[in-house]
Amino acid sequence: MTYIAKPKFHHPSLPTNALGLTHRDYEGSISTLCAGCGHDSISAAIMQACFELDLPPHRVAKLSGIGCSSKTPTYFLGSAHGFNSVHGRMPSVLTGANLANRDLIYLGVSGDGDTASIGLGQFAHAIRRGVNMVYIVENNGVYGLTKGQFSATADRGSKSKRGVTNTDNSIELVAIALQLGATFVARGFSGDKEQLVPIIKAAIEHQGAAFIDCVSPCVAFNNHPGSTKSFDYVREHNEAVNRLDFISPRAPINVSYEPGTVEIVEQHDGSRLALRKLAADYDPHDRLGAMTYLQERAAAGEIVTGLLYVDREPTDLHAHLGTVETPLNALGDAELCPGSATLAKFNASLR
Ligand SMILES: Cc1ncc(C[n+]2csc(CCOP(=O)(O)OP(=O)(O)O)c2C)c(N)n1
Ligand code: SF4
Ligand SMILES: [Mg+2]
Repeated sequence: MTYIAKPKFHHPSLPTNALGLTHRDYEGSISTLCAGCGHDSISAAIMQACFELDLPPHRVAKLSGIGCSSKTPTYFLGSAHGFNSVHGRMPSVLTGANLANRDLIYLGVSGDGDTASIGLGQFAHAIRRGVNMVYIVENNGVYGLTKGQFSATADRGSKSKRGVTNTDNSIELVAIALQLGATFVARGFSGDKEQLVPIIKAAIEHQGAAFIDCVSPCVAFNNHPGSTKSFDYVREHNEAVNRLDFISPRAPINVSYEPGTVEIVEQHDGSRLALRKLAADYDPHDRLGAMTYLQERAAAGEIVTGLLYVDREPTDLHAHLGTVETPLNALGDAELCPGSATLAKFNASLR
């Protein structure tokens, strides 16, 4: 139960990161999700990524909408800032918070219902504006919280637990994110933490709109034969285009690769992404090529995962608007009230 606090004590020899924190310091309340739910694995990957990046939890703002997926921020980073908003409204709340204080790391957690149905417009505008955030959709193809209705990401022809066939076309969120200009687009699978943790780390370090579609099976309502979001189906149809190693700015590149098999992508903060190609013809810097590739492979029944697109020179909403560097709550009287001479000059510039 979420109101039962986890005991704080831990084994004295638990590994610590550069901040002297253990994994336990990145946990939240006890999860109330169904045992085996993919969403809990994504929470575990987020905690792992933040631990490995040595992030002080209070520098993170986690925001969500409504759904089992949107409940999960309660279960990780207990000492981060948090806001559980209204169904489908996470993106606008996150955008506002980000504009007010750019110094925090913004993590938006949503579901396929929360993002692809009621929140589709909100999602689209946050991505198109280039809000500096990590936006994760925990995609199970159903409304888990309201007991298993098809969501807008359920594949046409897939079957519900009761055997009903979905006759609607599905919304492909990564394709929309690519079209709307997201500067980092990836797809993961909750059952592959090795792939997911570096993707989350790279997305956190990315200075722009980073979108991660994470297939996350719902064991209660969408894990049966006929579902295209079940553990078995995703494992059988998962085609990773690349494998990512995230290398922090401090760490030397001490992994040895066969020449030509790995591309090193430098990020603005000095961190590097080592991208091991698995699909020879896949270029993660070609937005149009990525869109075509995804459609072709989807038509062949594959679920393409990995880092699908990354812009080497991302920009974000603050850069587009030319906002002040200082968080609004840290602005002093002089900046907030620059005086009547400045006001007169400003007014004159508008005449
Ligand atoms: C305005 C509004 N409409 C409908 C609902 C009912 N509702 C709650 S969660 C949900 C869908 C959740 O699905 P998803 O985002 O996929 O999350 P999941 O539970 O599958 O993780 C709906 C329709 C609501 N809470 N608020
Ligand atoms: S209903 Fe589905 S999505 Fe919700 S907690 Fe249970 S398994 Fe997870
Ligand atoms: Mg869902």
